[in-house]
Amino acid sequence: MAMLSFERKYRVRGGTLIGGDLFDFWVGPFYVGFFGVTTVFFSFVGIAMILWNTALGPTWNLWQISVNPPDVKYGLSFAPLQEGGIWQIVTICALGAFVSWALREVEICRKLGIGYHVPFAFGFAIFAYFTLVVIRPVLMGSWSYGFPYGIITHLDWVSNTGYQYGNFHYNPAHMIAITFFFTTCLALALHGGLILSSTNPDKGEAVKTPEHENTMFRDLIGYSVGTIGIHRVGLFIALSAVFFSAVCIVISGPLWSEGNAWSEWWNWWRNLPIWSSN
Ligand code: UQ2
Repeated sequence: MAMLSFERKYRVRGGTLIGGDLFDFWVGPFYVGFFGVTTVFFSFVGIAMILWNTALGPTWNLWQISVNPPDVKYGLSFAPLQEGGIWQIVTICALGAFVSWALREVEICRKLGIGYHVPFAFGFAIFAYFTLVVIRPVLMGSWSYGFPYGIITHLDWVSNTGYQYGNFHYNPAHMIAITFFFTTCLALALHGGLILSSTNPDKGEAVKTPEHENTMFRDLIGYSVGTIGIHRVGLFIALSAVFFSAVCIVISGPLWSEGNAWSEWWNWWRNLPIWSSN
């Protein structure tokens, strides 16, 4: 109920990026807005294209359904609909829906008078997808380098792409990305554990203060990053994981040529003059 009085105060017009009062209203708990309408539009068209592609065959088996990118021979041109053109339209719809969703987040932030951290973070997810289906295919000169939209087929794509470069674990950006993913898990486990340990006490016990949280880590490792600091660290390492994942795939092909093993990249180290006996 407290939420309801809060919402009565903040559910007012304004803060929109485009169209003034157009679609500036809520449906139940959901803010609509211009970008809510465009999100629904792109999602509807995109899903309709996926269903049409599936109806064309060869299977309705959920695990095997796949919308495939064009053949390499079509380069960066529009392919015939049933030869990758549908994949191209689905890609446009997906990007339209994702960007609309991000802009709807921005409008909600503006209404609330809060920072843009949430749409900024979501922007990294869009950037990761954009890297896979636009940046790398464009740098490689063909939409065929995009990944197929299917459950099993996208797994096969990841496997095949990885083995084209030997063992992907030798990709330096892959190493950095994995390190950030693991560190994000460590930080979230520490943070979740610390917050629950101090704010969810046994019955009859008092909720503890940030002093308790700080002291837990000062006693343990001589340092506390602080209550806001841990969230800055968390956002930074999570977004860094996404960023280096994008670097990892975009340098595979455009920079380190297809068919070359990533393990060979490390020869720059073995070839340093300092190791030479002459
Ligand atoms: C902390 C703090 C929190 C936390 C956590 C820490 C009171 C409630 C988890 C401890 C975190 C540190 C020391 C940094 C960890 C960094 C990495 C990269 C894992 O001090 O302040 O707030 O939740």
